[in-house]
Amino acid sequence: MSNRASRRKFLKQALQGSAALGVSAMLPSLAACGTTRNGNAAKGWLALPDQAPLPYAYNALEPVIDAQTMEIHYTKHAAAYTKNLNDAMAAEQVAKTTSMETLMAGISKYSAKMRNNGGGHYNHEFFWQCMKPGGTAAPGGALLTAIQGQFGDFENFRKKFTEAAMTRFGSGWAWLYLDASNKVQVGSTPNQDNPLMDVSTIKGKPLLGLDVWEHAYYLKYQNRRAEYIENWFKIVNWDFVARQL
Ligand code: MN3
Repeated sequence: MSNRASRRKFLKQALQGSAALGVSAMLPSLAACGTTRNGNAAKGWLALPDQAPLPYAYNALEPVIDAQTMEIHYTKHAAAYTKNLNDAMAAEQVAKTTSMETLMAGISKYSAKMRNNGGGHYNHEFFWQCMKPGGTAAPGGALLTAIQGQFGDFENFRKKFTEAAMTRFGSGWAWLYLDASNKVQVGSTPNQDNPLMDVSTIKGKPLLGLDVWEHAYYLKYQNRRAEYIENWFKIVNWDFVARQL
């Protein structure tokens, strides 16, 4: 088969795959954004025990993240973390009203299932908000001041964040977070751990998170994690990041 014919076949299969999923590129409801059932209400984006609607269409982050990756990531991977978290909370008798921050802060008391899926739920809900179609202008105000104070300038922060994301071996997350002394820091966590967890080697309040699991980028970037990270900076929602500070 020629390259062109094989590409046509691939595209056809991809389109059929999307059609089979039925909801490709449909805009999820925006109406439910900001509704929460518990102490996370102040955040306006965390809707434990359910996934909040994605705040944009599956194809809205193209060409940086393709629609198929977004759809599978949100409806399969992230949905499974949420479901399994709910199962673990029921099995280990954690009240549905428990805030994610409280759960994460005491995660060492629970099972590996709770840790993996609690982190998975929180991290993905956070990650969707960290992105916006077209991105927003580079940070300004207090966030920029904090970044400059710690890293010298934005470009150096970006370099450090990229290093953290690149050197995380296997699956995990890169973070910009606020440490206990109110300084912004860059680091990474393995698997679905995050800086809110009492078991984490980096601790603090997440400001920006990047999923570097292969499921987040493999369809478009294959093994090219560096290219994924570089492009991802084009869609960061710095307004959201600034609001976490
Ligand atoms: Mn993921």
